Amino acid sequence: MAVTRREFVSTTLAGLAMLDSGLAWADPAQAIAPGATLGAEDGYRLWLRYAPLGSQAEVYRSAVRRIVVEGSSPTADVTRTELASGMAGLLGVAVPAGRDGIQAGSVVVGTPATSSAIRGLNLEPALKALGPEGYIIRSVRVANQPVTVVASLGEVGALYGAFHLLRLVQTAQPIATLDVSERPKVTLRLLNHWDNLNGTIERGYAGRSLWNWASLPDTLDPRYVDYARANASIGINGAVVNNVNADVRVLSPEYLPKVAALANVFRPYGVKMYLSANFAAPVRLGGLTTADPLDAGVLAWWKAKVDEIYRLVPDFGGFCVKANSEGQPGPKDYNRNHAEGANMLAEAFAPHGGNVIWRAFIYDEDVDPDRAKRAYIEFTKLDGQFKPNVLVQVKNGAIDFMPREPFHPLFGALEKTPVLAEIQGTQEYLGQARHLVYLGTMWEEFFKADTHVKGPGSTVGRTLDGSIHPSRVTGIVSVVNPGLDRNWSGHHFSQSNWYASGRLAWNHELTARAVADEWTRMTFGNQPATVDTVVDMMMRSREIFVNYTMPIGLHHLIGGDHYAPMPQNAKSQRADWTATYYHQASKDGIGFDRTMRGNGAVGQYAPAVRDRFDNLQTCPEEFLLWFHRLPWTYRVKSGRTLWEELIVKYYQGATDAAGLQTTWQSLAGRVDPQRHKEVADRLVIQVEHAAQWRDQILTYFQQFSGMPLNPPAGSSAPPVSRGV
Ligand code: GCW
Repeated sequence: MAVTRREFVSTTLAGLAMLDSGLAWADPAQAIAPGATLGAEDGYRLWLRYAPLGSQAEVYRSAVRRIVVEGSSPTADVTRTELASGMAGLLGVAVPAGRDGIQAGSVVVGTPATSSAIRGLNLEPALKALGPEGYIIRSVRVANQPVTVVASLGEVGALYGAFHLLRLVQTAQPIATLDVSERPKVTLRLLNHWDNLNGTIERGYAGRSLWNWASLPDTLDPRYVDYARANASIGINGAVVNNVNADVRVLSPEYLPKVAALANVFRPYGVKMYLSANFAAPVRLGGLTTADPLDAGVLAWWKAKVDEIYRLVPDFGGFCVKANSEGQPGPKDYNRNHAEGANMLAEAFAPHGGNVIWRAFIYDEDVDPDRAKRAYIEFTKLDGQFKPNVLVQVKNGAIDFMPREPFHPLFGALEKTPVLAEIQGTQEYLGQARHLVYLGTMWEEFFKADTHVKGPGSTVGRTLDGSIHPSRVTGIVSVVNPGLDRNWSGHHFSQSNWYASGRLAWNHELTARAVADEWTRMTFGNQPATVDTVVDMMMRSREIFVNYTMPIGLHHLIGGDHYAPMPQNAKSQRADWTATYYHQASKDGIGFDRTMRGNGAVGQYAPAVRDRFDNLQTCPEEFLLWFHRLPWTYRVKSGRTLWEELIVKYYQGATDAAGLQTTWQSLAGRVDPQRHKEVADRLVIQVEHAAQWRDQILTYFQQFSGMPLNPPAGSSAPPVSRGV
């Protein structure tokens, strides 16, 4: 699919050629999207719209007269182009760019190695402290001229700084007296794509896969560049491009050149290539008779394979492995444990500096009757046995990306093994691409949750960034689903989850509100009334979703599509894929007893957390039925019975979903018509399905509670539901 310049100012090869030949954007109208901010927009440009700031542009013009990015590396080139085109779009004037020519009002970008101006500022000690991806942005004088300097030890760090400066202008922040120092809190900030080689995406809701394997490596869709730009703008530094339910063919000589071609596109943007590997590849691809990790032939096969990959992709990041989970092959097929499996692969990567990312999403039924307990039991036993380049990737919660889960007890529990968090931006269980649900608030709750493993303040975020258990490698990974839908994410607001996952991976201490505010300004403009309204909708959206689907600690009330309510779901290949396994509703009550008097799952947390969840008086009500089994008549803090409280929550959720719709309607005329209509159309579906969730769940549970289903005062009686 061709993307024209008028649609998206992209750092395509044509753009680079223009700059290289010394041409600045002579006529911004040729290079930049048309001026009218309220013209139809299709969402393709994500948060990098660079739409004209109008009258607000004036204050920036004197500070952004020229872009100077010394050096001629691919990263320097894309940095120059991004700044020139971005600023020109925002300011509505041509902004010349080059490798030299510092004058008053220049933006000077580079590293001490590439830029004499930056060398002259003696920033090196400060830059060293920030590392190659960190950066400084400062308003300084160079040759007695006022300039803005964006400096980093590394060129990708300088690119991140350039995106930061662009963000400041996009969000209408002052830039006259800047003194910014940034460094990422974790070393790996990755995306996981669950894309299959046939173009489908597992749990993807935004069209087919971005990766056109059939036309790679010869044809490079311009979209690959825009994908990499979007990632660099939020600090993402690696992508696992194929599904963890991995097709072995991705490791074949036919596919590896295709992978290398993609890696070449991503490289200038600092996005490293990773692949999901199928543990049985030595058999299925290599023709060996075994994939036993302790077999010398198997190790030799993997070593040769990994060497082959590094010949094509010298900066390859590593493998992500889903082993012995949901039918995938793994070391247990040979009576070996997860450490033996992971270590064998790690040995193949060691000479190259690559990592093996081993997923902890395992839940073998023979380990414990409760799925929530299984991964902790298996992995805590193996702590200390993994090689240094094995990283264990743990989902935020112990079940599976539920609308609300307590944090996984493995966070903070592994002292000797690097642990990466896996969060999910695809909204698999959170309305997919149909419901407006901003996940920044969910992730803030997760990163700030206190594990207490080293006393109070041992937040999940601090277990991840090495503050609690120092670690060579740290990381946060988000499963995302950008696809070929014109707006990448299916729902315009789902873009915010891709955005927030990157921003929070960079700094898990950012607030969800601050991230929503940035995203809204960049996506819908800086009009205060619009910003306030949209941010408010986003901030409330996840709780609203929880309320109309799975409030008070309920979880997994779905069927196989992970979208529609199916509390009656009692039959599946496995008990832990049903809904009844989790809610356990009967005449006596509802909920899963994971207390110390029940199955003891709370005992997997540090004592302070264990006791808090264990005790009915202190267990947060949002987790009540996750940890406790209670009679329908149990009195919650509001004084209502549990049954009445469920009714109130479900009604509140459905009512608030309708409220989101009304609020969005009030933005007609403030948001461009195309995106306004597309979001409005989705809200119609959301409101209808929220009511259906409410009615189906409440009518189902009423057969057990045996109590009246009286809508709360002021609400209408539930309509008879059609299925979602
Ligand atoms: O959430 C579940 C999904 C599966 C997914 C699995 C996993 C890729 O329903 O589709 O498989 O998790 O994370 O491995």
